[in-house]
Amino acid sequence: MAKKMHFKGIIFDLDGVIVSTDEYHYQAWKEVSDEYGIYFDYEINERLRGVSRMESVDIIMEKAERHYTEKEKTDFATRKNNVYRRLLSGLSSRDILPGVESALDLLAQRGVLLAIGSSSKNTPVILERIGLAERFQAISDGNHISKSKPDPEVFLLAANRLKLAPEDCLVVEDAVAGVTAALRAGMAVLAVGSASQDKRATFRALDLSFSDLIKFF
Ligand code: B16
Ligand code: MG
Repeated sequence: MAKKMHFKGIIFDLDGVIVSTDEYHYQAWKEVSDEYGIYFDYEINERLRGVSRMESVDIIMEKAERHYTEKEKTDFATRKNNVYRRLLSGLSSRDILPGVESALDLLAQRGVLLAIGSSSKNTPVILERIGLAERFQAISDGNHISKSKPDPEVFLLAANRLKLAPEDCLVVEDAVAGVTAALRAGMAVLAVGSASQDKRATFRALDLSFSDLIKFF
């Protein structure tokens, strides 16, 4: 069957698609893991893309030398988030990934509905800091959902808030967990960056040239 090529709305993942926060996540997890004496590196950080904060703790603790209670895990996550929030205070429009702003302009001119579908509970502060908070008609993020990617909830909520059917939405994702979530939501997905080798994705691009997005609308 031919791939559907025209959509009414686009749901962007945030971290890794709109803005580069990867290094901040890495630094914050690394600082706290070092304090606890738990091994952490960039390869483990890569596995945390699109994954919720508490699920990230479980992945990091695979390297722990003892069992941690739920309370200890929550404390670990809170400490990481405090470091991460401190680092986010240095975030600005300079951290918006190349081509994003011009793509948002072009898509808006064409009347395409724009949404964010992110696992991050820090979505509001990130959008505010990079100055893009007003550009999206709908936000669906870690504060609004009970199950994070690869569950489809975050994208289904975004489509619902745009008042669009899932098949009328294209998701842009950089995480394998996010590609799974989009497909489970019944949406087409353009996989970029780290997810660009994911053969399940409807469309793939190594480096997203955002002007290419226009061909889908
Ligand atoms: P927070 P996305 C995800 O955002 C990040 O990729 C992932 O690394 C992070 O653990 C998750 O948000 C939760 O973030 O701790 O800020 O709630 O890629 O879905 O936009
Ligand atoms: Mg992401």
